[in-house]
Amino acid sequence: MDSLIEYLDGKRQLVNTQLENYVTANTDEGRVRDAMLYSIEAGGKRLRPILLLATIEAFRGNPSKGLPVACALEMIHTYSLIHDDLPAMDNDDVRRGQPTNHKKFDEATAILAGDALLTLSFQIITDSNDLTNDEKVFIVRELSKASGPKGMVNGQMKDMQYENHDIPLRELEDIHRQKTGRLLNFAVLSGAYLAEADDQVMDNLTAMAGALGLIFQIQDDILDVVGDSHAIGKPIGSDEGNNKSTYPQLLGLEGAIAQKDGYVEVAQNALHESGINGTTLSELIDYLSSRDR
Ligand code: GRG
Repeated sequence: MDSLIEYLDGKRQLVNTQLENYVTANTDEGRVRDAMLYSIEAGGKRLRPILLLATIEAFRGNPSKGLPVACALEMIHTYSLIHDDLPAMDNDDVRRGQPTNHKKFDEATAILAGDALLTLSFQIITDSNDLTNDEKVFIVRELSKASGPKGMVNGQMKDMQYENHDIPLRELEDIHRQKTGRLLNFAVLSGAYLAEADDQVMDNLTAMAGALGLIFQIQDDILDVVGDSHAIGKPIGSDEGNNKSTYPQLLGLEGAIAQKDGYVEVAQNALHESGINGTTLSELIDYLSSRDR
């Protein structure tokens, strides 16, 4: 585990430096840049980029192809959090222990900073000297699909529509597969694609990534119930007044943990079946399942 923590720290630093470079190099000085950097530098775990880079490494692919894609992915994740926190959505004042973007700046600036991160993500990919034109088209297409109206955006829409309503477990899982699962899925599949993985391996990795998204979400819900020392500003057992269904609500805490353990087994088996050297990926599955923040 110590070596995994070092691995995560190293990759996080790499991604952080590159993200700041991309934002600074591609924006004018001023309020939008400040608001973009505020959220980019707010201390995210960088799980999605790390997953992407670890997948490329598992296939002994070229890591320089992964970095722009990993940063683009994190920009989209960051935009989604800025917009998710807005009064029209979750109306949160605190994220990662600091004022949310619209609290620090204002609503209009937060909307624009999110828009700017979303659009810059695609520019980063098309500008890259490390990707071929075919790779750029593939990545832009898959990233659009994962984050767009059949992916994260639709998951967010359905999540909001179900607020204050009972929701069957199957529907809850569908929402999470779109809202959070699709970006995690993109991390694994784009990493494998850039490292030229074959179709059989891709099928196994798709299964692994699907389970991984649900592991991530169930653990998020569990942390909300048991409390975590890092989720500063997040009231234990609630989501700032939003009444959204969670796994512990539907299954009880023990049931949620059992459900998560089942998905860990699915993810580990699928990774094993893929036959790749996925030691770090295997450790990441366990890490995501037991993370405390
Ligand atoms: C606004 C289009 C739009 C989408 C928002 C992902 C999302 C959709 C909203 C986030 C709401 C939320 C708290 C979901 C729980 C799971 C989740 C995505 C947590 C945040 O991801 P982490 O833990 O965040 O990777 P850090 O801070 O580490 O980057």
